[in-house]
Amino acid sequence: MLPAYVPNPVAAATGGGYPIDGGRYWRDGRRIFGDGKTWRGLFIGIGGGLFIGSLQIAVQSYPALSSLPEHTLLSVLLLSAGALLGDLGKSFLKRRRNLERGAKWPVADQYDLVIGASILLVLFNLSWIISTITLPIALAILIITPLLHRGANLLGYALGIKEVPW
Ligand code: CTP
Ligand code: K
Ligand code: MG
Repeated sequence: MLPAYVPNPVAAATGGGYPIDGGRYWRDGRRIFGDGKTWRGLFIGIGGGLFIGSLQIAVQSYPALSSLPEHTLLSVLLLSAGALLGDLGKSFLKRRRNLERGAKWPVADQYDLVIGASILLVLFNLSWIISTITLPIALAILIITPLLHRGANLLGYALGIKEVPW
């Protein structure tokens, strides 16, 4: 899951600048995505996921690691892009619910990356999911993801990277 976990914190640390929605508004009079979703965060975030995934691919043939699920460039790309597209889709829905940038939306905030990555993998690499994501792995992802999310955001807040601790 590292290629899906890395893009969000990398986007938070490096994002900013021109927003993906170009400052435009939806027909409800609110922003399409908001200023928290930028091209820089999207591209550098996905780049961070590709980087960590490439390291995983480079070491996965070592005997000590050979029992771990194997990545391919495609699975790494879909996990990384899916994580931030899920985040983007969540921001779109947040704005439609009249939640300001940075507002809390429990459950969605924690699982957006899992949902985004799952959708892309199901659409474009179903065989990887079937051969890799066993029931114990799926349950582990559901348990670990919100814990990591909480820990990463507390750390980001303490470091001054995030404006709010969620
Ligand atoms: N970020 C970015 N581009 C992205 C995603 C994130 O630049 N595609 C940066 C922004 O600086 C953002 C920060 O990472 O403020 C934290 O991300 P997130 O919590 O997802 O955004 P929020 O500011 O909370 O906005 P939203 O309410 O839309 O989720
Ligand atoms: K996020
Ligand atoms: Mg947020």
